[in-house]
Amino acid sequence: MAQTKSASASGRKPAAKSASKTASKEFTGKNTPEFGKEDDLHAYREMLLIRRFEEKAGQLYGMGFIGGFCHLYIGQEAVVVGMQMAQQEGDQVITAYRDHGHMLACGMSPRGVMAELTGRRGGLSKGKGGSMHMFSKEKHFYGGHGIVGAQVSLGTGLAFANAYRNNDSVSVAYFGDGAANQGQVYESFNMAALWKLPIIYIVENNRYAMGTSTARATAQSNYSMRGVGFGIPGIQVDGMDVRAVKAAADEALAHCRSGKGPIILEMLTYRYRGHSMSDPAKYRSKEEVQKMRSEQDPIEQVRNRLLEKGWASEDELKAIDKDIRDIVTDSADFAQNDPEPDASELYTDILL
Ligand SMILES: Cc1ncc(C[n+]2csc(CCOP(=O)(O)OP(=O)(O)O)c2C)c(N)n1
Ligand SMILES: [Mg+2]
Repeated sequence: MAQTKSASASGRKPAAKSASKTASKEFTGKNTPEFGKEDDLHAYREMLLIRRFEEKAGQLYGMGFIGGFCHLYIGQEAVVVGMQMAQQEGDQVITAYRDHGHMLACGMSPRGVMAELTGRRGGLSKGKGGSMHMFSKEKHFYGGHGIVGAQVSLGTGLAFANAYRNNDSVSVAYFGDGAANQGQVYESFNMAALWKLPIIYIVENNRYAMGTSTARATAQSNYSMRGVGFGIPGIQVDGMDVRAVKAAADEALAHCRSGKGPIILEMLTYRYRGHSMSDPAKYRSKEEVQKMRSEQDPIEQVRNRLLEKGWASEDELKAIDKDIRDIVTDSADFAQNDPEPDASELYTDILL
């Protein structure tokens, strides 16, 4: 990699002066743009696919079909779906271990993801990677990373590659509130701001890092301000409202594509399930979870809008539900019946 070739020298438009100001913008309810019927229906389908897929993965885990770690994304669906609705072909996605939703939103096959969870041949990593290690060059999905914060540096590398190649793509790097306290995140921020790299840093603030709440672990809990020292603007977003996510994504992507460098989106979200399948979740009350579910559920919000606006009837929504359940059932059947990898696969795909 030619380290002297900076992004701003690569032909992208020079950064506007105002880009170094840290924005105090937010999309948290007061200024949420409306969706049209097609967008609401699309968001409903996409989020429901993730929800039902994850519920099924949880069941298969309970039945012993999935070994090792398994981190479910239930509750956070609006984040990845809203982002994906705004992205264009070629934009790269990279995330941590809570990654099944990201893969489905990127268009990776439910069969391939589920069969990877059960360690079968037809899995996206031939059954050798499992829940946290799946990739798709075709869908521009770069993993699936178990080391907390690692994907932030790798995502910054993807953004560097975009700038170096002078293409129009943006790297979208997701990480958690816990990961946001990692040192490498700030080394990445520094480089990305210095070289005006096209990257959106998405903090999925679901309020907990394993069993530790943000209140106990973090000095600056407004994660959208974490780039202040580097002149990286940030926007705080209602991550339970897919419309707010999409609006913030539109703005952030335009910012990156116009050569202004990185931007941070803090998604205020919530995970309903434990950190992983082995988490008894003693660090929060059942009432807290129930309150989020009943008042802010991302899928219910869209469902209610569709019904209220007359954009879909109960029967039409039931038909969508059935469609999604069929896709998920098919992926689970495949994942249980596909053979395990041959023993000879132990010696392939190994980097020495
Ligand atoms: C470098 C490193 N340190 C610690 C861990 C153990 N660990 C796994 S997940 C996690 C919490 C991360 O929380 P957050 O970034 O908020 O993401 P979330 O699980 O909430 O999506 C920790 C500490 C790890 N995998 N890697
Ligand atoms: Mg978290």
